Amino acid sequence: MPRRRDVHALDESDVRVRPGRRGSRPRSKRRPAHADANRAMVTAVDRGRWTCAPDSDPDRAPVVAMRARELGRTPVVVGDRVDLVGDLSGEPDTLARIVRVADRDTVLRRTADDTDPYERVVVANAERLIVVTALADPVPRTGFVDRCLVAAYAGGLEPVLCLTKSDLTDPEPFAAQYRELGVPVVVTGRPGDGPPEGLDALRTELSGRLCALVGHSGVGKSTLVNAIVPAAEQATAQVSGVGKGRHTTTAALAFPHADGWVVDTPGVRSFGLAHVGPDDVVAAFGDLTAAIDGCPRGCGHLGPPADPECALDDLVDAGDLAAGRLVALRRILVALNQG
Ligand SMILES: Nc1nc2c(ncn2[C@@H]2O[C@H](COP(=O)(O)OP(=O)(O)OP(=O)(O)O)[C@@H](O)[C@H]2O)c(=O)[nH]1
Ligand SMILES: [Mg+2]
Ligand SMILES: [Zn+2]
Repeated sequence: MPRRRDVHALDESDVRVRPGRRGSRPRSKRRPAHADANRAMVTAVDRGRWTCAPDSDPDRAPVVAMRARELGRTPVVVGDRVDLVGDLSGEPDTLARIVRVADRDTVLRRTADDTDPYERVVVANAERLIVVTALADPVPRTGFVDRCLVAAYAGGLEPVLCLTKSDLTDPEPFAAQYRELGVPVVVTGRPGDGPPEGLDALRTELSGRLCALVGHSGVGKSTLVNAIVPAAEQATAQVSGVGKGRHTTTAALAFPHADGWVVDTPGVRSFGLAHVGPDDVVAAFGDLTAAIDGCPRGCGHLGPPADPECALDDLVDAGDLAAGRLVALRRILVALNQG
């Protein structure tokens, strides 16, 4: 096991914040207690037990851990970077302790619905959100996709749209609606019973990162995960007669693949966004953040008639923002309001 430097030997000047290496260390100073802690990533959570993959050696057995008492009820979710102490052998019936949770780079949050103030973090530190939508069976809904995009923008994740079941219908009309926003679109489909086609494009989007798949039940998330990570052996199930999935996957699980990590998540009916406001969405389009300083207080950025003085319209008039991009952005804002 590689040993960390002995922190007792360090003086104050050695304790640095490292802004260039986001997420590699917690921002708090390392305390002498648990100086021998080992960094790991949470890959599964089940009834008060966290499965963690040690950083030191990805091929090592996963470690099952409990949350140290000093952490209280601090939420610890899949993707969290944690420090572990205790028995890290990964042998059956051993239990390590999570003693620290690092600051998160990104958070994918959702609420049960828009009026529910209780939000939960679905996945921490995912760099990309793969919004998985079937082109048919179940029928795609732009409102749902738009809300997933909002959650991605608000949580600091880069969204990618993955359209599945292209063997059932033409992907183009649906895909076209998202190109204007600059969201990458990948298309997969399965002729016959084999693995889906179009996986190379998906692999490219997944490469070198932690990525989370989200979408309605039955769209084919677990089918994709199994194709990318054969060892995952995630259960999949037929869509029911009424065109709805069966909620086959019941918990978020992270799997290592040749070039990164992918998180399968349970299907969701809706994506509650009680925690997100219009400014959060606009802020995700970095170049527009400064422009909305010119908006009146409480501007919803929807343009006339709701927000006749929205500064984003001035930007279009001045030729600094493509009209099509503003239309696409506003469709997202409408999705945020509609629930
Ligand atoms: N025709 C077709 N069927 C597919 C494709 N991908 C997946 N399916 C089928 O769709 C059904 C649902 O797939 P799953 O992978 O279980 O869907 P899921 O998104 O993981 O569903 P939950 O775990 O319930 O959220 C299964 O019967 C799959 O075989 C595809 O590209 N084309
Ligand atoms: Mg599934
Ligand atoms: Zn505005």
